Amino acid sequence: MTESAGTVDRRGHLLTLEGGEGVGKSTNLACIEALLRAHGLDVCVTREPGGTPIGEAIRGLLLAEGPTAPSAMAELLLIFAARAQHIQDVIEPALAAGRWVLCDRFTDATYAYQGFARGLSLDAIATLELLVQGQVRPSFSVLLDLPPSVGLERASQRAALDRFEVEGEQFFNRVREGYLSRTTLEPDRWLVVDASQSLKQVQDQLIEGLTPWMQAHVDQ
Ligand code: Z5A
Repeated sequence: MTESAGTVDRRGHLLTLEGGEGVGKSTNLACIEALLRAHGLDVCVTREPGGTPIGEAIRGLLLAEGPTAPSAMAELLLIFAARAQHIQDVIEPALAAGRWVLCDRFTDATYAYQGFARGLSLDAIATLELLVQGQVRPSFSVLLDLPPSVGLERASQRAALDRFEVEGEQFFNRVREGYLSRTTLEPDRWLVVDASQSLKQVQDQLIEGLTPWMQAHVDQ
């Protein structure tokens, strides 16, 4: 990659990690980050909702249980408000500098949670996606797929549940359906991993699935 006057001639890539409740995103994010770094990539790890001071404040509003809970539409708009700030302050500068961005959830989560699970219009989400993101889209996405009954059992071990985690199995069945439908729309973008396997099996599949894609894109 050549560099001149603070700019690079090659943009980085946006990779996203997705999945429903209790699939092991946090556990596996570190594995993916280590894989990217082992290939010499300059990685920016971030998350949604969040990633900026404004985004983290919005995350607090979204996850808090209680009387201040937003309506479904307010939730959608808050998520895209956080995303707008995140793209401007973190994602776009990193991509423009040739860095690879590894983001814990992105817009596929909005289609799955606000679209499929909350029942908001997928067309409205697509309109906001274009307005807020312009051309910014993930180059590659990993879906950790797990039956919600298993994921909810894993998540129940947590000390306190947030406003999404208290939703029932039907909600997370719709989330899963939403994610799987996203993978069929753009199969080449997705690596789907069966997250009901042992952690070692999951991570072996992550490495096996990501490595060829990564190697093919390091110099592109
Ligand atoms: N949200 C939204 O609605 N719309 C949007 O557009 C966006 C987000 C971007 C917060 O996100 C909420 O935001 C999210 C949707 C909404 N709510 N939900 N659900 P988050 O990313 O913070 O959500 P999270 O699901 O809580 O993520 P997490 O902290 O990464 O949890 P996790 O996937 O369950 O991961 P974990 O903590 O690594 O694993 C859970 C447990 O399972 C843990 O004890 C592990 O040790 C265990 N584990 C992990 N893998 C295995 C295997 N293979 N076997 C056995 N046990 C395992």
